[in-house]
Amino acid sequence: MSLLFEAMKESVLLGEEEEAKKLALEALAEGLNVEEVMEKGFLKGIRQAGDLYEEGEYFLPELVCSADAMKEALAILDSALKERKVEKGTEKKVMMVTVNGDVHDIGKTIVGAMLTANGMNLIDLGADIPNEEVVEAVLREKPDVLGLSALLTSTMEEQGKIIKMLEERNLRDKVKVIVGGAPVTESWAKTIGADGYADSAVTAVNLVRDLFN
Ligand code: B1M
Repeated sequence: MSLLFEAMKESVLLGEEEEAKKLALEALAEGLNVEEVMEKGFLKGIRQAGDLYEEGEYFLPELVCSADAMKEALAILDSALKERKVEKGTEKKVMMVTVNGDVHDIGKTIVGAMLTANGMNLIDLGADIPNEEVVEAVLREKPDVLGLSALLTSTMEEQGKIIKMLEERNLRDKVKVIVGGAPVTESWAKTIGADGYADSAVTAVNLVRDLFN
């Protein structure tokens, strides 16, 4: 098993899209646990690619290739998770978005897939979405929860800006706002007045449940 996880990690690290896709399909065919496949396999590859980028051993083209391979695997695993949707969930409507100026959508997509798998109704707005569009979508769709993902220290600010905009439009008490993403912390969430913070897809599911219990 560990060899298969290692191959998954390598496929992402080396940016081998076809191999990543093949391994994801193989994992599903073998009935492996999807969360385990992500955590022990593919995600290790994308995290290591990030470390190599930080150390100056990888450059942007390599990072892009790794991200593309990760997304190939994620697309397959994401639909498997969604198909597994628990019918007796909270049935809360959750809107997920990666904030303005930030294209990192892998974590947001994983969180969305886990929420769906746990019975919530997901609206995925996408990534790098202008704040005004997010607020308009909240007005239009009336989600119970708005999830704001940010992966750059420079885009975390947008989470706070969106919360302020919701206050200005008298929408703040109509939607719970949760925040996450690698640089985001519990204390940042408190500073900007978010209702909650989660550091992983699993804690995000628990957080949403807790907000309504
Ligand atoms: Co970029 N990038 N990147 N990148 N990238 C990081 C974030 C970075 C840490 C890399 C590094 O230097 N080590 C660094 C940020 C530094 C900083 O701000 N402090 C960085 C940089 C600098 C950049 C660019 C500026 C590079 C450049 O152009 N010079 C550029 C920015 C583009 C932009 O957004 N405007 C850039 C571009 C890219 C790619 C396009 C190549 C690609 C993104 C592809 C894509 O997503 N479509 C990419 C990638 C892949 C990464 C790393 C390697 C991996 C991110 C990822 O997908 N992780 C990343 C390094 C790293 O994180 N170690 C890096 C896996 C994912 C599952 O984890 O997103 O943390 P994560 O999500 C987790 C949790 O955080 C949580 O649950 C998820 C599942 O466990 N979570 C939530 C996430 N959102 C949540 C929301 C919630 C709750 C939980 O509630 C709402």
